Amino acid sequence: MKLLLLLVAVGLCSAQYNPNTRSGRTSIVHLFEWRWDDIAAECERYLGPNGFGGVQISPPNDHILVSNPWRPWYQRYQPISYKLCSRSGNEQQFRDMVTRCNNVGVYIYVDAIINHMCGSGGGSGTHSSCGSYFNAGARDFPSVPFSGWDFNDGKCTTGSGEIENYGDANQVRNCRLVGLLDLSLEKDYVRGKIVGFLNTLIDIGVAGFRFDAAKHMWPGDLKAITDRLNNLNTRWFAGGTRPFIFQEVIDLGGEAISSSQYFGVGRVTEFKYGAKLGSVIRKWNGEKLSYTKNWGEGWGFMPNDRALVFIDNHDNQRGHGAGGASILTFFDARLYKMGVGFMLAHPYGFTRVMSSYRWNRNWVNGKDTNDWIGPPSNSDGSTKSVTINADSTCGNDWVCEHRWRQIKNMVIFRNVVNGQPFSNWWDNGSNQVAFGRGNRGFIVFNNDDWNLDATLNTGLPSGNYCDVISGQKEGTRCTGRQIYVDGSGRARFQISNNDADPFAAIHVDAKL
Ligand code: QV4
Ligand code: CA
Repeated sequence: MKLLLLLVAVGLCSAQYNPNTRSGRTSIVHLFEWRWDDIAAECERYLGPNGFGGVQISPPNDHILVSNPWRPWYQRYQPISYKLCSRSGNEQQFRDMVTRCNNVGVYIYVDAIINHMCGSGGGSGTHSSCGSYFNAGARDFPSVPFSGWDFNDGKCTTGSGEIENYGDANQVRNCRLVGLLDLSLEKDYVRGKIVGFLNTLIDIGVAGFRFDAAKHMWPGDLKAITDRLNNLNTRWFAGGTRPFIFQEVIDLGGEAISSSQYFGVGRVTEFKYGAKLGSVIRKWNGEKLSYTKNWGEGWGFMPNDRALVFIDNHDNQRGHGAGGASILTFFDARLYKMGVGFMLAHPYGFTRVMSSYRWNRNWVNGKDTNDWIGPPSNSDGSTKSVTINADSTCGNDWVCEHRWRQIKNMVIFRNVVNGQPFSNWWDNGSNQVAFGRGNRGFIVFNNDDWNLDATLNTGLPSGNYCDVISGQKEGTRCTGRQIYVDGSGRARFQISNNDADPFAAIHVDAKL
């Protein structure tokens, strides 16, 4: 009996909540709109060597080609079939990416669009990334195949057929989200097609899925689908490993649907995290960094072991989805680095780093009219490759936040302090705070408009450390500021409010 209980407990912990990252790797990065060839190269040349655990990729399957506006990024959120040809590459390139990334211990997480197909106004023809014929008006997707029977048109009770009221869970799940043809996921036939798609990906070697628009699907349907998924490919994963599942549910409170309804299926995106931390770091609404002493569940966030956390995502960095104006992005680089640094230092949640491309914002009445612009493209419409400059930044308008020294070094920091408790909190009652992770790492922020000069208990062993924000350890030297920790674990930190990055971080692998 005891053994049985133990087995059940082990089974639960190792299930769909576990990101399946290689041991000692604790974050994933969303390489938004990257081509498969570029991701494969990035796994080998950068992500593997720098301790990244995995990559969330853009949707890999057949999608509509939108002409008005011209080839927006969001066309990939309108599936036409489950064939693996997309703006990022074909099936052979996809397989090559998964194999090469897995071989260097960087795993692939697929953005799975299973709530819907393309928009009801998507027309008919072969304007899809695989060149598949479809007819949106007739609900005909012969390459799956799906037909009228497979959609929720009859079940939705709003006059327009669209979601009109987020206070009504039936509408949110049975009606169309911005016109997207809503699949009837309670049908065994539809479930079977989706399971087939996801299992093909698992067998190729992916480690898990982001379920797009999970709020718009019934948790019971998602449970039925995930229960039918294969274990991960044993070429790279231990026998019996379940796919990691994280669900996109935007729950900022006040709606009919809450994140907790999805905890039985897998982890859930915690959208409060980036919205709140953005307000804190921007010092809006009287927020102060010192209030983050009980950051995490103490702020009303979901349980730590259910949360997928991030500062911004591909929607809210451009005003789509939810989260509001407080969201920090690469456009506010100095504040953004602090936000990402805080997230990666703090033990709460499983962390995802965003990696974007640049576009010209055009604010008109509080909306960016360029929020649709797709990835950097060549004149023939193909996505530009990610070039790497001599200083290791990216060219061709790829921002590559994950390559910013401060962010990359904090990804490493998180790996070094993995499993260590939140410790040695200090604050000045305002916007200067510090905390450690057991005796392995310590971070200090100065978001006040005056200097920080404080001698703090770091918990670290005595010695000279290299601050991995202002620089990093290279061989035996430090390219940034050095911090001396004395025999009692105390160190003096001086951070000017005018520093390029007004924070500092040290950890045991950056000891000189
Ligand atoms: C238009 C009209 C509709 C009309 C329809 C007819 O607006 O009124 O009924 O045509 O066909 C695009 C357009 C949208 C258009 C629609 C269908 O922006 O105007 O409707 O296509 O043609 C992304 C974008 C959407 C985009 C969608 C599909 O953000 O703008 O819609 O892709 O291309 C909620 C959800 C949450 C969601 C978030 C954005 O709860 O789940 O909104 N987030 C996820 C993804 C997101 C994606 C989708 C869901 C849909 O992260 O990127 O939407 O897959 O909060
Ligand atoms: Ca739905």
